[in-house]
Amino acid sequence: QTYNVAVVGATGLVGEAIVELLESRDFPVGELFVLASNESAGKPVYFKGRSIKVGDLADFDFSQVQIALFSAGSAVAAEYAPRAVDAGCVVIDNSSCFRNEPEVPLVVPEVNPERVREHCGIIANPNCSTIQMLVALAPIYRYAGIRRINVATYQAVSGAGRQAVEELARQTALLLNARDVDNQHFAKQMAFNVLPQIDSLDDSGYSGEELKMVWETRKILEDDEIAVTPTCVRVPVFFGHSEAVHLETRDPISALEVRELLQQAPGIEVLDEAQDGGWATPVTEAAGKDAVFVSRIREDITAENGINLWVVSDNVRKGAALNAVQIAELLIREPF
Ligand code: 11C
Repeated sequence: QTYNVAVVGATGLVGEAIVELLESRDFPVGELFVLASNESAGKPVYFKGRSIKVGDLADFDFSQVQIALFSAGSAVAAEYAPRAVDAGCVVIDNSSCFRNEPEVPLVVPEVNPERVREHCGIIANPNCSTIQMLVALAPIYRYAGIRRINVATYQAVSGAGRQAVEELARQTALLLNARDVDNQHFAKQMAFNVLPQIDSLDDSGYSGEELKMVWETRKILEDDEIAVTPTCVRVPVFFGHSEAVHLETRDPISALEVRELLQQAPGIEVLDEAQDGGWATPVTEAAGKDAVFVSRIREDITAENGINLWVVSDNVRKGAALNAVQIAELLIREPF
């Protein structure tokens, strides 16, 4: 059986990765429709050796497809996802538009695959920083419970889209040539710098990105008691988010037990050798790969039941496109 699939936002970084993954994972696509806003309409997208023209989202008839993968931001999702659902299509949406809706499943296939079946037409893909953290933490959560997560992120500019990638590249080239730079996308110079704010700050002093990590973790683990305190930081890396995670578990668990648990868990590659360089980085290990890499597993020398980890993953793949395609793969396992 094959499925007609629409990719909405097909010319963005995540949309491009979705098209590539549908091909490389051999998703049973009948006809592929690649859609974007009017300015991108007519551009070519390559799928299985042929060129497909980007269609204008505004004119698209969603009754032609069974599955629509959206990665075009919240405003587009708010307008077009309900239209797609009304036309009989199941939407997998990468934006934050529907994530907090009680009837919308928020799914990480390695963590809560069973929730896919409860959809009412829309399934939400979590934020990239939440996805990689929970792939790494879910096995520990199930074995020992987790009371508190203190996490600092080191997030690549690709999380903010193509213009952000271009801004880092441009600033880097200009600065290496001793020229001045200006900022259009970021609040301050991004090249050779780190910026401790992703998304806007609210009255609590936390940023939108940080608050997403808090409530998405609670929703996915179905645990309103779990305490999450993130600090989200943008770093001058193109692809691959890193996270320094400090956990307080409910029951004692040793670093050795954590390593053994994670070595057997789906979607995780443990790279944790007790030698210089025996850990994962976004550029050398994670970019372009599917796995969530876990390194520096150790007991916290300052806290009871404390475990520290370093978690790295390709934010465009597992943090967005791959997670969405895996959800689609779960969806077609049974009639939907
Ligand atoms: C970033 N995590 O790195 C963001 C991008 O809610 O899906 C994804 C935002 C989201 O900027």
